[in-house]
Amino acid sequence: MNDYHNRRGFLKKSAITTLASLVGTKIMFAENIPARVTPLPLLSDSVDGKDPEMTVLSDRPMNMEAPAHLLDDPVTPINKMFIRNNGLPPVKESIDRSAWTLTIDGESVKQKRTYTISELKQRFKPHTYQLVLECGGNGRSGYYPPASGNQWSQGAVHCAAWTGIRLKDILADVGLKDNAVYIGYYGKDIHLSRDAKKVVISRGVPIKKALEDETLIAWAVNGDDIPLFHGAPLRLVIGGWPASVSGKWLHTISVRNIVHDGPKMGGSSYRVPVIPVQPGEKVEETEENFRIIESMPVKSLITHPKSGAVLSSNRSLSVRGHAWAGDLEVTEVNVSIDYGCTWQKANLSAPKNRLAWQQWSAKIDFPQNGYYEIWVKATDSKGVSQPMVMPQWNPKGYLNNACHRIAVKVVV
Ligand SMILES: Nc1nc2c(c(=O)[nH]1)N[C@H]1C(S)=C(S)[C@@H](COP(=O)(O)O)O[C@H]1N2
Ligand SMILES: [Mo]
Repeated sequence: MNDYHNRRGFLKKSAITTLASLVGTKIMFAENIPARVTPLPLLSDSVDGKDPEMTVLSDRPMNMEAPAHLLDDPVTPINKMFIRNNGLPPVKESIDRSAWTLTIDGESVKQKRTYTISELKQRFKPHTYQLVLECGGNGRSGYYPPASGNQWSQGAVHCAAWTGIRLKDILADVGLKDNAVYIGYYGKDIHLSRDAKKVVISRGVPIKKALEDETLIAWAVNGDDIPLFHGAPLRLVIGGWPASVSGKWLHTISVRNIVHDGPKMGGSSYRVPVIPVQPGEKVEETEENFRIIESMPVKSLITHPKSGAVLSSNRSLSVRGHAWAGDLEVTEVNVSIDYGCTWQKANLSAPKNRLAWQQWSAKIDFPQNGYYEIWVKATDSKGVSQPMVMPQWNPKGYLNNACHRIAVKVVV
């Protein structure tokens, strides 16, 4: 028995109402439901249209990532975008784009305001930016001892083109008080416990990041309506920071006079120890022991060829991929075929806009037949490069920006 049942084991009226709102329609013959029987979850978690090569880590909540070679496009197509859900998305049929609203509230707004999506579109100028959204736990599977959480390989990252309006334009319309320090988002996803009162995740960023030009309230991705799993119909998108700050199914932004304190802002969630710790060491989850992850570290991917490529006609190979560096730009990318003893500088393009990933390419000549690994390493505008192997271990396994590598066999 759970919260849905009364003492005699029958469904409570309030539970029926809650379940009806979750499935987006009336629960028929609810009065006939036998004791201790809960309606089967009609909370559809199937994802339409994703590339069959995507790797599903879990399906409830849905978490899936792209193998590196699927991420070859400069602008990630929707069917190759990773999905990271902490709860269950709202039921598709319950989402009405024309009735959906965004409320701006909190201690630090002059007056609370609510806008419909069409009001947002009419009142504010739309902008499109390509933004890197990378899960803070991307690369977690590379930590040893293993850190708890989804064992992401390298594919919990995408750089899509998001269209929406600037959060700063809406906040200017609402009016901020001088004491505004942070924003926090609220989305309409459903807690795994199915308790409608529980908030799945509510994170945010300091007001300075919130007011950047590229921080958008978006309704479209790659020119289409945002699909259900990526936050339909409205989503906050903030490039360069852990993607957990980009709230999906967005209905409210609160402007706070304190560091936002929603679920997954404290403890070891999206936070790392302030002082380096031994791999595997327990760290007491106090406020002082951890800091909130902000800009993501410099990183790169080899997206072509696919690992395992065999060269049979000649010993030269064109390789390419992307590099990104949180709030910073990537200034140099290097590749190595000898485990980092020597490096070859790659060609590197400028980002399409701030916070977009950059494309790199290189032509590699192999000295003789054999098995090789190609490693890639990016350097950011502050001169910081990726570590070749595991960076600073942390309890939740965030921020693994170790070099990406692929295998190549030359059999000319
Ligand atoms: N409402 C809501 N927003 C959310 C999440 C969530 O579970 N609920 N997950 C966050 C996390 S941890 C990540 S990494 C990104 C993933 O975005 P994507 O699924 O569109 O790739 O969404 C973020 N926004
Ligand atoms: Mo994430």
